[in-house]
Amino acid sequence: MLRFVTSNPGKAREAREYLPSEVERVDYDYPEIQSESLAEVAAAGARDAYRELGEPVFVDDAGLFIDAFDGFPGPYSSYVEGKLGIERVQALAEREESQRARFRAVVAYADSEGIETFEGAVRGRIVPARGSGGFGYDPIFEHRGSTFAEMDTEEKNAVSHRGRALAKFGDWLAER
Ligand code: ITT
Ligand code: NA
Repeated sequence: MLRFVTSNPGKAREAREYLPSEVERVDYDYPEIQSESLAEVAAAGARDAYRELGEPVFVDDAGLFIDAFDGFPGPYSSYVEGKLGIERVQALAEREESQRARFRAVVAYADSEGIETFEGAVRGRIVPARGSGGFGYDPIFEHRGSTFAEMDTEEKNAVSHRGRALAKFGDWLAER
């Protein structure tokens, strides 16, 4: 059994569908350090959650990186989603020459041996919102003709930043 420390049920759904072991969501709100690096944020979060809970845990830190904005909102994606909302992010991106963007996710696992991180990324572009699945920025992120919100969990996992990070994590767990 694996413990996933996250406040986000959408992330937990994706991890449950993808990892071979059972995944229990733990809703402990670990303090997020201020950093430009998702890997640093995830590693610090995993370390903190492991210390607090005393059990092996993993966390996932993710963000949307828009090329025309030099990667913004990136590590500030959660704040920007809350303050502006995804429709306004899309409207701003539409005024730029390029709508290219990348989702990135870093899964960090902590146990008594230390911390391991696993990264995944996927390219796409920002489009007017379509679809009702997924969460967060999924309706405005298009990959090969479909937005992530138009995909079911399995389809999204097969190509997504989180799916790729989880696949690496799963391989590492299996080899350990
Ligand atoms: P945690 O408790 O796990 O930290 P969170 O939702 O705060 O949950 P992040 O800080 O990693 O997670 O999320 C950064 C932002 O990026 C937030 O606005 C999410 O909605 C969004 N996001 C993360 N993964 C996403 C995905 O797969 N699809 C769409 N939006 C995503
Ligand atoms: Na977060």
